[in-house]
Amino acid sequence: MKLSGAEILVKCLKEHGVDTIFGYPGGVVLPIYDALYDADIRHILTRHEQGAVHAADGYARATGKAGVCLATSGPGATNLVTGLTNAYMDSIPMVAFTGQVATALLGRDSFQEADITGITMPITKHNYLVKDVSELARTIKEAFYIANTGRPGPVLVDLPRDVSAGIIEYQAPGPINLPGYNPIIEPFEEQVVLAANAVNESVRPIIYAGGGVVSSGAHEELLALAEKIKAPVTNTLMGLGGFPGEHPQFLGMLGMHGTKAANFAMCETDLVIAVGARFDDRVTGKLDDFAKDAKIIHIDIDPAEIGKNVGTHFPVIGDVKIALQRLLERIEEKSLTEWLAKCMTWKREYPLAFFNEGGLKPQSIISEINRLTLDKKVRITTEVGQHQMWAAHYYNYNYPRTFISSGGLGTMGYGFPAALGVQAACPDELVIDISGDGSFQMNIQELATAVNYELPVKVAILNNGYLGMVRQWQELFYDKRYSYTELKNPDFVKIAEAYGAVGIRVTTRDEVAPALEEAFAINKPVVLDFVTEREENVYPMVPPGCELKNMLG
Ligand SMILES: Cc1ncc(C[n+]2csc(CCOP(=O)(O)OP(=O)(O)O)c2C)c(N)n1
Repeated sequence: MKLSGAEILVKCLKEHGVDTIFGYPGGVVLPIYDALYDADIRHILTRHEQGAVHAADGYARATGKAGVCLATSGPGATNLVTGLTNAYMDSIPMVAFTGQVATALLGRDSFQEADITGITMPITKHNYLVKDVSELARTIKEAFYIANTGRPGPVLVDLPRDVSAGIIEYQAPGPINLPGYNPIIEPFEEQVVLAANAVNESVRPIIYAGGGVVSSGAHEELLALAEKIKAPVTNTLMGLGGFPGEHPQFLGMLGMHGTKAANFAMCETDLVIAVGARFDDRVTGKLDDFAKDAKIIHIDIDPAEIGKNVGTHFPVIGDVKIALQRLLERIEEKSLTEWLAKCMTWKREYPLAFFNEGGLKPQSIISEINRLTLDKKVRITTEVGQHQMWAAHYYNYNYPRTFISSGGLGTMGYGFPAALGVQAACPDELVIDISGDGSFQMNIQELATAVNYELPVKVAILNNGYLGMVRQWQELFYDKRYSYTELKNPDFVKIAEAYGAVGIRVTTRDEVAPALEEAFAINKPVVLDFVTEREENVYPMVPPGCELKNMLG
């Protein structure tokens, strides 16, 4: 069977179960777009390549399947850079295809040539420049394999125009053979034994769970572990939903904007059981003081994570789900401990709280969203800033893959296009992007995509007229010198309407619930402009570089 490179690409995508791709065309990808014209794959045309890559990322986080995006050469490809870095930092499986100038023009500063494999080397798990159409099918097979296995991540495949236009006699690729790429899935028994002994001996254990729990589907094993040893559990931002938010043993998120209970517990524990988490500096605070008196078990699929930020006493390398299963077989059940009781007392004494007086409080809006969606299938995405932290604090994530947010890179402009990817993947669910007024304007053009493809996402803008999180730092550490953080915003309701979406403005407390109910009932994209108190702060807060127990608020 004779096929063009572009036809091979479409065939391979279908064979990998890809039903949706997000992209933006250009000259060198015209052969691919031509092949997509009659293909049985949904292509969503975003309004910016950054929108496409974040949408693919959202799709991946919601489904666990690799997200796929496509961009043209040069500026199209470089517009993917933020989204690829974002996916790389959060270990999200993705395959990004970029067009490239024809092989004969490579290296000549040709029109719209950018060395995207060079540019993305440090921000992809792996990347390829395909120089011959005969290598295409094998390359695509490898790309999906690498993106999905081991520690997941983004893989980029750069396709010169003559490769996608070239025609060959198609041959199905053989089995994958990648010497040097051997992710460890099954942990070594000796490591499990040592870790299990440490658990059995500990009297004040704490489970610190990250995004690896979500990506490996280990939430049931995590719950079983916590209940068997009666340990308190704290999550990273990426781990939210990996443990039920309403569980009595849950202490909430830890770190810079963690709860007092979680941070105090981390300071007094004798054993940190880190599960699929990477000891990010937003979590550890001052490294020298992090869990000073504790031994550390670190369960992770990526050996490079062991000892990267903190010394590990008991590494367990392998798939988190399998590692927890092995650990569960070897640990002894603990009865209710004084330690857990102490953690529960902290949780009761220092709940997340805010004064619900005066103007519209952002925290109360998230609490209201929580209350009104208890009985619904909901996915929350966020942008980056104060609203992201409030979304983490005041909504209870009881299921994995329901909280979708940019963790490692902290990318403003992520949440809205990600929400489009989530909605494309989950058409029957309620998808809400909790946004700031600054962040929403970073990819506001994707309102056109939402309307065009009838993706009925809801955007809840917590509009404080500031780049709020930066303003908070200026207030606390720069003597309230608000240097370039005030925003003069457009009328978000009119903007929504101009794009063909629905806009609702909310200025008083009484309007919050009815506005949310109205928005949830409309089967169209809705922008809710919540005009909030301008100078509300996110607390608790560990000032940068401080020990976790030194919290403001
Ligand atoms: C692309 C990008 N640029 C800059 C920043 C730095 N930054 C972090 S939070 C923030 C303010 C966010 O403001 P807004 O979206 O209005 O949310 P708020 O904090 O007010 O809730 C900024 C500028 C970032 N995280 N991402």
